[in-house]
This record gives sequence, structure tokens and C-alpha cells, in this order.
Amino acid sequence: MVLDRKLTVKVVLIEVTSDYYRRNPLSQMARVLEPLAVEYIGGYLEQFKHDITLIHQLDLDNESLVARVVGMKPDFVGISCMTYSFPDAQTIARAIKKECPKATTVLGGYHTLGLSDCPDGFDFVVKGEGELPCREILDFLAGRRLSVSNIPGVVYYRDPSTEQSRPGRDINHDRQLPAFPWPMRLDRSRYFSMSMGENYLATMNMGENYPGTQLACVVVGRGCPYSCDFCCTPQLFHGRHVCRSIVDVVDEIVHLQAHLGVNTINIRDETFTPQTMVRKFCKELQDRRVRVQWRAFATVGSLDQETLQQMASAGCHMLFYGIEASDSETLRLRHKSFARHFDQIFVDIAHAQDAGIFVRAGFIVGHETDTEQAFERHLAFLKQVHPDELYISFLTPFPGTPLFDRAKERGDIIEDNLRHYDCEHPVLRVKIPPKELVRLRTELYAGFYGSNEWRQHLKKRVARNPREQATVDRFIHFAHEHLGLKEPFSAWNGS
Ligand code: B12
Ligand code: SF4
Repeated sequence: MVLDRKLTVKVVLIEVTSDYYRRNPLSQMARVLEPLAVEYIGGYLEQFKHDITLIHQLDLDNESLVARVVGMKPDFVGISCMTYSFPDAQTIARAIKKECPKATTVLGGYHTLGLSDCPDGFDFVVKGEGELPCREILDFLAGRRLSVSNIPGVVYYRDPSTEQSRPGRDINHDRQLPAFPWPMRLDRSRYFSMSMGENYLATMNMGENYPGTQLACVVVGRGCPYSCDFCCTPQLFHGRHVCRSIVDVVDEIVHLQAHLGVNTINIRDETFTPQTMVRKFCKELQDRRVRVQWRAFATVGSLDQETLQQMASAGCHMLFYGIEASDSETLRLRHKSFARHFDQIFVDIAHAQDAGIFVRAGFIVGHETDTEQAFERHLAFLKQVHPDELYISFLTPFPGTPLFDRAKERGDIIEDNLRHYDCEHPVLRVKIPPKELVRLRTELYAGFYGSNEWRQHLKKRVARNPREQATVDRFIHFAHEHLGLKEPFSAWNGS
């Protein structure tokens, strides 16, 4: 780190996605969402008159990305990544450092949970919310702060005099942002979703001039009150869950509608809870007559029927429920909050669908309890629940989670290549060998999306609301191409 004190610092914030979007048709085809982490940090830093540029890597390869950043001659480069994209984040940081040795490089995001020092290529590692630590690092670079050794959230830093990695300070949860700033917004045109509930407006016949789905992501709160053993959020936020002012959230939505033509909001909270806040949000939208379609993440057992109906009336078109397993024993292993109320899965999803909300369910395979026979139970269970959409991931022990610590201790981590920590590859030793697990997951997708139960469910949906036909057709086409739906699309089309 070379100090070159400046009042206005040239800041580049990058969301590294490695080649994930290019090599993963499921993600690429399903949805590309804006990188809120860097947009939020950018939005906060902008008020201090720094010169900010945001880059979402997506289809840029590492070399082109580095060339672009180097051309900007940055003073500060903040890089956000997940575990799967950390190797690329590091390659990018090293290359930027080589070309611009004076630039300060900062790493943030969920992979920082698993680090024990400042990785080569980086000067700072920030754990948790990035706004305040970034501001303080910039204050240091601008000469307004004398030391970096005491910034809460800067967990590691490179000592400017020795270039050695030094431990800093962990997050201080008493230190909160007074209000969440609104994020800087990247160009909307690259962001879209294939999901039925998210592209509902785009596929409805709204007349020739209708612009289609214009997506924007919004955060209502940060953190999560639950503590699932595979999830990074409770580790990062220590079970804390902080909500924004609902009036401010709705002000932001109105602003997005008026200035960016947004008509679809993706609420990016880890789980949209508590119910009282959700109701307040719906009421605010309704009282102000804000007509917008939105979706959110939900936890089984957290929203009752009346609330789900109110949500639907206030524009909620889709909920993502992480149902994760087909038996309560496995849910208990995962520390899921509804493990003791397994039947609630059926109840909540039926209530949401009855209210007209599309349900996308997340299911995990590769649990310690999984056997080949268990997959028959998984399929029967999923057909019975019949979510509108299903996403199946492999149980992944992310560094810094209780699942990772346990697996590491038992010697059950079978994959060192961090690029495979994308929930699309088995990386944990379980009773089923990895290749078998991949085959069984593919068969589970095909079994669900090819099932009569799913088909009948969607037919009933469309019979009840014919305006849903186009979005359902579009998704079936996608499922046929990518999710192993064997029957020809024509057999479904128009049915
Ligand atoms: C919404 C979401 C998505 C969305 C959008 C992702 C995106 N590109 O932004 C979708 C559905 C596309 C998605 C996909 C995936 N996701 Co995801 N996702 C989330 C979720 C629910 C919320 C993230 C979010 O937007 N939060 C709002 C922003 C504002 O907060 P934030 O990201 O935490 O950022 C703050 C801090 O972390 C910090 N920070 C972050 N970056 C930086 C950088 C710097 C320099 C600094 C200083 C600070 C900093 O400051 C920010 C502002 O305060 C999280 C968390 C969760 N509980 O599940 C998982 C999560 C991030 N996803 C995860 C994973 C694994 C994935 C997938 C790989 C899995 C899959 N196959 O679906 C893909 C990867 C796709 C991709 N390339 O982006 C993991 C990552 C774990 C890890 N260690 O890698 C998480 C943590 C969930 C988990 N299992 O614990 N995801
Ligand atoms: S409910 Fe979701 S966000 Fe909360 S701990 Fe569990 S998996 Fe993570």
C-alpha cells in the first residue's frame, strides 16, 4: 500500500462473478440480478464527493476487466465476491496491483468469513457491512485519519510500513448506519429474471407500448434472526436483523418507478420477516396506491394466511421458500426454524399459492442423511408440495459456517477448488458418491418438472387466472431446455 493523500479518491467497486454466468445455463438463463453490495457501498460513498465507478463483471473476462480498471488509474479498488469467485477476485486484485501499485485494494463479501489473514493482492479485508469501513479507509487515504488499525469491520490489513498482514478489529454491531443510503444504480438493461412471478408483467398483454419487466433490487432489512448451519448470514450478522424505515423503502420504490421505469421489485432481504414489518410494508404500498409487482424470500412458519393475502393484494407475485429437505430429521440437522413443524411447509405454500403468489422452492440434496432411496421420498414430497418453480442445490459448506467447521474436523471436505463452491457441485463427503449425486439431482429435476402433479397444478393456476398463461408457457419452455423436462414443449403449450 503506497500512501498518496488525496481529498477526492478515485474509487472503483467491482462485483466479481468469475465465469459463473457464462458456464452455468441455469443461472444465466434464470436470472441476472444487480450487484447490490457494491451499489450500496457506492451510494454511501458518493455523498462524500469521491469519484465512484461500479463494475459488474458478468460477461467480461478477467483480463478485460483488469484492463478497464487499470485504464481508470484508480486509487481505491473494492472487490466483492463469494467463495466460488474468490480465486478470480484474487487474480484480478493481483493484476491490478501489478499495473497500479499505488492503488489500495479492499476485499469484502461472504468469503471473508473464512479468511485468517489478508490474502496476497489485497491491502484490507472487510467483514460485514462495507459502508462505514470503506469510508474510514478512504478517510485514511485522504489524510483525514491517522491509522487503520482500529476500524471496526476491517478484520485484516496490510501494515503500510512492513507490508505484512495484521489482524484488525471485528465488526462492532453497536455501530450502525444511521439510515441505509439508497444505492447507486447500474444500467437496468442487463438485469432480468425467467421466474414466473418475476416476469409476469413482461409476459402479460399490456399493449404495444408496454416496456416489459424492469427489475430493481431493494433491501428492507439486513441480517436474519434464524441460524441455519449452512448459511453465512447468521455468522456475518450474529443473528441480528435490522430493518429500514418502511416509509423510506416505499419512497425508494416510488423513486425507482418514476425515474428508472421500474415495475418489478426484487426484495433482496435474506428472509422477509417479521410479519408485523411485512404488514406495515404492504399497508404503506396500499395507502400510497403504489402499483408495483414484487417478490421476496420467505421462511416457512413466518407469514400467516391473512398476511399472505395482504401481500398478494399489495403486489407480491412471488415468494422464494427455502424448504431444503423432505424430512424433519434433516431439517433439524440444518437447524431450520420449522424443523418441528414439518407440515407447515404444505400449509404455507398452499396459502401463498391460493393467494395467487407464485412459489419458487429451494431444495438441497447431498445432506448427510441422503441415500439413493431417499430420492424417491424427495420426489414424492416435492410433487405433493408442488411449488411453481424448483431450484435444487448441493449442500455446500461455506468457510466460516458451522457446517464447514464440522465437515473440516471430520475430514469430509472433498473439494479444495473454491470455484466449485457454487452449490452446483458436490463438495462434501456424504453416503452417495459425487457422480451419483449429480445424476440423482438431474433425475430429481426431470422427475419434478416432468410430473403430472406439476403440470396439473399449473393448469389449475392458468384456468383460475388466464393472464398467467404467457409467463407459465415461457417458464415451461425454459424448463424443457434446461431442467430436464422430457415432454416436448408443444405438448404443454396452450394446454
Ligand atoms: C440475493 C442473493 C442472491 C441473488 C443475487 C446475487 C448477486 N449477484 O448479488 C441470486 C439469486 C442471483 C444469488 C445467486 C447465488 N448465490 Co446468493 N445470496 C443472495 C442473498 C440472499 C442476499 C445477498 C444480497 O444481495 N444482500 C444485500 C447486500 C446489500 O448485502 P451484502 O451482499 O451482504 O453486502 C454487504 C456486505 O456483505 C459487505 N460487502 C459485500 N461486498 C463487499 C465488498 C467490499 C469491498 C466491502 C468493503 C464490503 C462488501 O458490504 C455490503 C453492504 O453493506 C445472500 C445471503 C443469504 N442469506 O442467503 C446469498 C448468498 C450471497 N449467495 C450465496 C451463493 C452461494 C449464491 C450462488 C453461488 C448459489 C447458487 N447456485 O444459486 C449464486 C451465485 C450467483 C452470482 N454469481 O451472483 C451465498 C454465498 C456464500 C459464499 N460464501 O460464497 C450466500 C451468502 C447465501 C449462503 N448460502 O450463505 N444470490
Ligand atoms: S433462514 Fe435463510 S438467511 Fe436465515 S439463516 Fe436460514 S438460510 Fe440463512
